[in-house]
Amino acid sequence: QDAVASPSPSVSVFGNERRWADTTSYNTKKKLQAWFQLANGDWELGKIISTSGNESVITSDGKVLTVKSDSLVPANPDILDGVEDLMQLSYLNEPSVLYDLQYRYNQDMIYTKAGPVLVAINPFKKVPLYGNDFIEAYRNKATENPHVYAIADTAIREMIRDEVNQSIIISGESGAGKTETAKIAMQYLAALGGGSGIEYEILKTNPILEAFGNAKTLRNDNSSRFGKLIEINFSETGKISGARIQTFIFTVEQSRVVQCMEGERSYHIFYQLCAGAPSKLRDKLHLKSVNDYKYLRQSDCCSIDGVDDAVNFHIVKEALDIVHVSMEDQESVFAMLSAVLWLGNVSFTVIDSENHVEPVADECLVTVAELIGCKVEELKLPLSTRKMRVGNDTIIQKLTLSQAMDTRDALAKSIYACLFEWLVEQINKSLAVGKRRTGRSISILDIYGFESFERNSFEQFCINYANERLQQHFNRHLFKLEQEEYIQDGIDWTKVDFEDNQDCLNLFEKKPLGLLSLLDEESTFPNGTDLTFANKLKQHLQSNSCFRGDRGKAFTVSHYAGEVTYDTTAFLEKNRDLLHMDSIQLLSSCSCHLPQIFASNMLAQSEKSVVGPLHKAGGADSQKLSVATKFKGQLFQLMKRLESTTPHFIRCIKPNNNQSPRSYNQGLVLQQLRCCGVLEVVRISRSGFPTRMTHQKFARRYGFLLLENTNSQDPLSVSVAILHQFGILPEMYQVGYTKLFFRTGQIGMLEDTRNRTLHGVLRVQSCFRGHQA
Ligand code: AOV
Ligand code: MG
Repeated sequence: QDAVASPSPSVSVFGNERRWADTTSYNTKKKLQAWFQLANGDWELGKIISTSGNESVITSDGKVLTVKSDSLVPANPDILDGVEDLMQLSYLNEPSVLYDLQYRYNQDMIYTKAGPVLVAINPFKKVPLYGNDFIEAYRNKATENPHVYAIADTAIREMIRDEVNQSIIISGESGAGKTETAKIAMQYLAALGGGSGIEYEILKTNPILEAFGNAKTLRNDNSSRFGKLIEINFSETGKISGARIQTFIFTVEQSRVVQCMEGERSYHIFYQLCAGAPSKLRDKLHLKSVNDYKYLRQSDCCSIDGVDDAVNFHIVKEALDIVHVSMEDQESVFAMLSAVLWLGNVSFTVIDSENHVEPVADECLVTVAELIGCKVEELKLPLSTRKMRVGNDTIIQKLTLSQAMDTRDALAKSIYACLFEWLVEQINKSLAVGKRRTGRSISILDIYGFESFERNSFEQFCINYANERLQQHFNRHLFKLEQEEYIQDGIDWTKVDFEDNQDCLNLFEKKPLGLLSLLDEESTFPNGTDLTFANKLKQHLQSNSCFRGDRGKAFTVSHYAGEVTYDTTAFLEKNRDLLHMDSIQLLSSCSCHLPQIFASNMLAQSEKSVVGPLHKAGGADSQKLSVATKFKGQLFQLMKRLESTTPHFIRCIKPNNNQSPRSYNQGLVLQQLRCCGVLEVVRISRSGFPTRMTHQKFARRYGFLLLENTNSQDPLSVSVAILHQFGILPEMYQVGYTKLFFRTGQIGMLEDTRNRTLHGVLRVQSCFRGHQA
């Protein structure tokens, strides 16, 4: 069982592997510091007193303990406490990495480098690291502390220097701080590239997107329910000239509009509108309070601690003004929101002995009709009947209660999704670069990280698939970087092997026998069910080593970050994304302009269809792309864009599950480090030559350990003499033009000797001084 990000880590995650433990050059020497594991899985530091057989006696915190020698993991010398780049650690292993991050975190140094990757640990409180003084310091290179600003700064410089577009790829699990980090990066870009005023507009897109696309979940009070790529364009002189926002996978979370878990909320904007709309607007839109709406009150959670929805409504309105959404359009947007809320209150009454229903023509139905601009009778029709084509005839089928409610909810979800898309389009129009596109840009990607819960459904399936693609991008990029450095320094480097995740991607993408193809195929079959889908997977995919069919409706995928078991319940339904033609026709016949636009966008999409008739009877329903296919299309588009950029990676880490400051849960952090590939970077580097030191520095640092004087003072000769004296095996190092390259652990051994020698010398000196006195 590999480690995956389940919400609460289990101890078993720890004991499973020593993959990262670095014991190559380490034997349990006396007096050395080492990590040992407590029963709860946490690591603690101890000092080895003695070793006999396979047991060691250690002291830790005043206690004396006996532990298995091979369970000890070497700790780094104290001088390496809190190093700002994990690559500087002599011993690279999980406890050392965890300790380093924690050491820094405790001092509000939430940023640490892992080679080329920036690790950011969510402080869950204000930390004094931002603002103009800091921006200036990074702009002037007055500080080298790892920071989002430093990443943004490098991106700008490389964009200008290499004339290559850049990307900042931010990942991490829910609540880890991706969206905040993206905003911090935008701040820096706006400060350095500002001047035209457009940067102000760009920053104002954040409150809008968060109002319409974020919601309170159990994990994060401000959880983004969509993925976002914002491309910021620059002129030749490095000034911001415009921007473009692309959103991803929003469709996955439409369901939140009509239903959400207890303790969670729907999208912020609904609560903001109800709380903050001025009375004139309230009257016009027939707005009531949150508790009057079924969609909003069902989760028993209307407010968020420390958040004032009414105040935020005004912030959003102001932001809409700034990105040039006209008053008229704003009012139309709010009318759509009100229509969605009222739709949720529409109820049904049984009209015949076969339990067919019809919506009750009460205030709710009347209000919806008014808000979208149609007659009550026109609205009643798609909520109670469905046109179907059978051969050449069209028949009208009456709906049962559950069918009618599904249709109503589908209409509400579609209106909201279309509204979101439309709004993004308006913002993009406002931010559009003039005709003089220079093609230079920095894109910031804020997208969900790998997810694995007790129960994993279609949403996790899509998200993890996307992460699998991003991971491949990450691996390939890092390898390229490694290779380039070796080649530059002229060292002999036979390709280090790294685990590509191509097999897993094939499992998803292969046609016709891959997870996505089989899902689409089963979604079009009239008699397809979640069970037949699961069986089909088992029948066709057993041979892929990343796949395992489980009992019943479940299957397991071996992702790069661990195994995840998916439950196929509702997979087909979620993939079909049904909105019946009748509903689309209704919207297109409305007198208000937004519903008309929504309808024509939906029709345009269905024309691009490749998946066959998606509804059981086929025919009259729109032939829309399946959700998974649309998702894959977006993902490919995203990857294509990213591949033409120089990427910079930021991995956000959530230190605890309570959104609380000053609490660092080792198990939780470790799982995320594994999932977001930070330890993979470490592993990749371990298989190469991660420790680098110039000839000069090496000679200076260890030259005094030489027993025989070398004739030459040349740093390279001194270095080689040191290597020989210490018997460092030829396969453990490489001599480059300017630097020495070492495999992990080699320097640690030299460093230990150096320290012992230095301490010995110091002791001798102080004894000597004592005598003199
Ligand atoms: P996410 O984007 O990664 O989650 P957020 O960026 O929304 O996570 O961060 C969650 C919360 O953590 C924020 O609302 C802040 O309270 C706090 N936080 C994050 N970064 C910082 C920081 N640098 N300084 C201070 N507080 C911070 V999700 O969107 O749920 O995946 O879907
Ligand atoms: Mg977010």
